[in-house]
Amino acid sequence: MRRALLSVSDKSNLVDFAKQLVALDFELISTGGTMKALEAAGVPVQSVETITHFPEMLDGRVKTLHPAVHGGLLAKRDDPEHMAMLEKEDIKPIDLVCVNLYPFKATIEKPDVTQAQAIENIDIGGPSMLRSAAKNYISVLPVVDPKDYPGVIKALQQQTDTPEYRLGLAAKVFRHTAAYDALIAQYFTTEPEPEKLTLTYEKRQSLRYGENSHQKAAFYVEPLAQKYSLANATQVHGKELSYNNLRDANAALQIISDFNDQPAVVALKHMNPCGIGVATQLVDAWQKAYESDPISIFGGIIALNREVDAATATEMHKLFLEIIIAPSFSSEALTILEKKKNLRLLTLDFEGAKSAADREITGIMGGILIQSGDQVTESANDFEVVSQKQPTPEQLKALAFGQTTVKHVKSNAIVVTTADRTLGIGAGQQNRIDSVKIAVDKAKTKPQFKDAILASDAFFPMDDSVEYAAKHGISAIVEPGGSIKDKDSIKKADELGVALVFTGVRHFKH
Ligand code: 93A
Repeated sequence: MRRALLSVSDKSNLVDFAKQLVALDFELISTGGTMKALEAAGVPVQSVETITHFPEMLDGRVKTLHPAVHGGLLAKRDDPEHMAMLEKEDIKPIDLVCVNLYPFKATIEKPDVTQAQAIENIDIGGPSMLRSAAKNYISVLPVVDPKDYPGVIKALQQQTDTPEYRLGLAAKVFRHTAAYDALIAQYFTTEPEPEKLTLTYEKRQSLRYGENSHQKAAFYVEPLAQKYSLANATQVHGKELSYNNLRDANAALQIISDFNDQPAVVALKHMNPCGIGVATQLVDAWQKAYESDPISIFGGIIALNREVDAATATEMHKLFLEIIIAPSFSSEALTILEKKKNLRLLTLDFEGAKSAADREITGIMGGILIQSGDQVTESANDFEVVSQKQPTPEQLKALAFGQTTVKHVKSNAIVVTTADRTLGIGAGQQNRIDSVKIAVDKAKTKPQFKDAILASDAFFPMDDSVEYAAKHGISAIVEPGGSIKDKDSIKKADELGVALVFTGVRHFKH
C-alpha cells in the first residue's frame, strides 16, 4: 500500500484531495491540525506519532523531524542497501508528500507583528519534508501547491506521473522553499549590501511581448511591494498593460508623487514627462500639462493625483491616450472615459507616495546594480544665489517647480517652466546645450514664456547654456553648480542680467 504524508497550514481543498488519495489506495499520515481536519471529514488517517513513536514536542516545533519520516522519504528504492536499512529500522517508504508552509509572509505583513510571532511562523519541518521528497522525486511525489491537487490525482489515476512530471513538481518545491527562505532572510537582514542578495518575486502576469513584439516579457512583483506601486494598482478598464505601459506608468507615478500638495497632472511619453501642471482645480492642472506639449501628449500616459472628475475626463476624452492613472474616478468620469474601449484606467492609493523606491535595481549583462532611489527634492531654502541679480519671490517658486521637474527628466535634462507648469522639456540629449535649445525653443512660443525660468539636472560645463537661455528671454536659472567653469556661467549671467541659483545637488537620470 502506498503512503502519503499530509501536513498543511492552508487546508483549502485538503479533504477532497485526501479522499481521492484514499480512493487510490493510499494510506494517509498526518500532523495534528491536518489530521483533525481529515478526521472531522471522516477520512481515515493515522497520526505521524504512530510512525515516529515520538510525540509532537516543543509546541509543535518538532513534529516530523524524525528518521522515520525522512528515511521513508529519502531512501533510494532501487538501492538494496537503502531498502535493507529501512527494513531493519522498521521504516516504511513514503510515496507522496503534501505540505504547505506556515504563513510567514502573511504574518510579517500584519501591522505590529513582533519578531517572536514571525519566528514562530518560520516553518522548519515542512520545507525539510518538501526538500527530501523533491530530492527523491524519482520515487516520491512532492506536492506544495493546492492548485496542483487535481493534476496530481489525475496523473496518479492515469499513471502519467512520469519522471518528467515529478521533476516539474520537484522544481516547483525548490522554487517555493527558496522563495520562502529568501523572505525570511530579507526579514532578518539589516545591512544594505549583504554578501548574498536574496531577491524573490512572484509572477503577476505574462506580457504579450517586451519592448518590441519579438521580445518575450513578464511582470513580477515583490512579495511585499510598497503600497504606492504598480504592484498594488487596480486596472478598472481597458486593454491589458504592456511592458512599455508598465515602465511609463511607473515613471509617471514617480513624478507625480513630488507634486502631491496640490492637484497635479503629469503627461508622459517614453519615460519622460512632456507636460506637468498644478492648479487649484484638477481640470486646470490638466490644461497646463496638455498645453506644455500638445503634440507629444498624443498616445501619452497621464497621472493625476486627485479623483478624476467629469470636467477633467471630458477634456482628456478628446485625445488619444494610452493610460490614465489616478487615486479614483468619479462615476461620471468613468462613464465618459470608458467609451474608449482600449484606454487603460488604473486606480491606486496615493497614500505614502514616493518619487522613487527605497531600492532601485537595474540589470546589466552579467549582473545587476542596486542603489537607493532619488527621493531628494529641493525648495527655495536650498538655493544659493550666485549672480548679482536676485530672483524675485515668484521666480523662486518657479525655480523650485523647475528643479522638482528636471529631476524626473532623462539626462541631459533641461526644463523651462513657470511656478505651475512646464513650458518646454529637453530630454536625453548627449550634450547639455542641445537640451537647452530644445527646451527653450519649445517654450518660446507660449504666452507664459515671459515669466519662465530654466532648470538643469547637472552643472553647465561652460557658459553657452546660460548665454542661449538668457539671449532667448529666460530670466532665472537653477542648476547644481560644481563645474570648474562655474565662474564663466556666473559671469555670463551677470553680463546678461539673469538670476543664477545653485542647489549643490545633482539629479542625473540616465
Ligand atoms: O514547527 S515545524 O517547523 N516542525 C515540524 O516538525 C513540522 N512538521 C510539519 N512545522 C512543521 N510542519 C508544518 O506544520 C507543516 O509545514 C504545515 O505547515 C504545518 C501543519 O501543521 P498541522 O497539521 O498541525 O496544522
